[in-house]
Amino acid sequence: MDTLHGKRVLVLGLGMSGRSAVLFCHARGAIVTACDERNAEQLPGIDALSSYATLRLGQPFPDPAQYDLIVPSPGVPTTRYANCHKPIWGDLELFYRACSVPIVAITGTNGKSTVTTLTDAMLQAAGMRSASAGNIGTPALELLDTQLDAIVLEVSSFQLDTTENFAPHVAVLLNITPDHLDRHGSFAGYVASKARILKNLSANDFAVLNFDDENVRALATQTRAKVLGFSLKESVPDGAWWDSKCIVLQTQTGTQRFALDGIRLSGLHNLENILASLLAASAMGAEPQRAWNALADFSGLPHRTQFVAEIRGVTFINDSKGTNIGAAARAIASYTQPVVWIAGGKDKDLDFRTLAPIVKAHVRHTVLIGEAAPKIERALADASPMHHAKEIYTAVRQAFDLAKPGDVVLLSPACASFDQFKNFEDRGEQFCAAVKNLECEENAK
Ligand code: UMA
Repeated sequence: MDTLHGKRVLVLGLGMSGRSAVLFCHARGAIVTACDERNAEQLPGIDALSSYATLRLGQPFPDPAQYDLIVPSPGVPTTRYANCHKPIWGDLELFYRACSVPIVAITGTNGKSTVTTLTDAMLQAAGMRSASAGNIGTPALELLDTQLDAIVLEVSSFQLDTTENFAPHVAVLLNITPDHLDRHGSFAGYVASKARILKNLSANDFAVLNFDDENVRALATQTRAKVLGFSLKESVPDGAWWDSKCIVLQTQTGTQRFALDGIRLSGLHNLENILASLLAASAMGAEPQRAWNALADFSGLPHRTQFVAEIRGVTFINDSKGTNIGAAARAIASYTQPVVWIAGGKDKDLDFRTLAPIVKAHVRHTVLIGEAAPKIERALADASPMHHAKEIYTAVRQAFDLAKPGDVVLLSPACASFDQFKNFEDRGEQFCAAVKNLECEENAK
């Protein structure tokens, strides 16, 4: 399909990305039908779209076979439009086809948002006009009319599922551990979705791959792009690594070393994030030393192992973005102190038993919340004493009562938030509010 002009386009889902897709397709002369199974009252501001599309709200999606192009939102399961024998282009594909600026795309189970933000900051520190968008929160299409030298996109497996020609100049794959298995059906299906980021790369493009992750490293042979590996365990020719004293970057122009003095990011997982960002920024043409300067001001993102408070010697950490077992494992293992772990929420068909060795080694007590609590208790009952709390406020109080001075109380739920909260941000904010509340109560004693 060369042009959208006059084409009948069906947009499925009218959240952030669906709305941006409606405006984009309308502006290019398409005849747009825009659907959401929620009704108008549940979709604030939706009336504004009626000048650009025929709206179908609060009813089942129409038969996709009646349209020329289907534009599904990331959250709409592929089963809702599979086998319709029509082009399926999500907002990422629409964006790619219209964009003339080089793209860095970042995917992986964990660390995507941090690497997206840091890579963007590094490009800017090196003097490039850069901006970030995608799964991180701003639909990619909203960046189309901005004058830029580089665009950094966080891309999810859901978004990659609805791409066809999408080919970033630099593709970054951070790690692949089980997540979203309820949507992808199996781990193999999830890996296949993530691997789509490499599918259309040419020999002029770059694939930045985590060589310490066997699922990612195995993909190095499946891309035409130049592979730039990174590792915390070994030196990588044409890549970057941690030699236990500093970060080493080896490119065609030589080897550079970077000391971590004054860097505010902590934890091994953040070393990986730094390696990936530095490689991505230098592959985009940023001078590495100038890019590195961005780290001086970068202290990480909220809801990702974020320090909240210390109350009577107990440190409270908000890792609400830890929505899968890989993220929770990394967060728990990054503390040398005993952890009182707050976990649970909406399960994504994950096998919590894989966490047993880490929980046994690091966790003093587990406080469970949400729908997945019984499943987590069954999986990890031998690994730590289990406690139950109805909601986050009582969970915080209970965790504090169970902790000893010097311990860490860590919210890293290993689950989605949608059973009790609007999203992971809401869960993290409520956790922080509960901690602040506890602090006031303890100070008043
Ligand atoms: N809908 C239906 N029927 C369905 C499913 C959904 O009608 O069967 C409708 C819903 O009623 C709702 C709309 O579709 O109104 C929601 O669409 P959406 O869930 O795709 O949400 P958007 O607002 O478009 O946000 C999406 C991403 N959401 C998801 O992938 C679930 C956002 O990532 C992203 O920031 C945004 O596009 C901009 O690119 C969020 C996310 O949770 C943060 N991502 C997952 C993650 O990080 O784990 C992948």
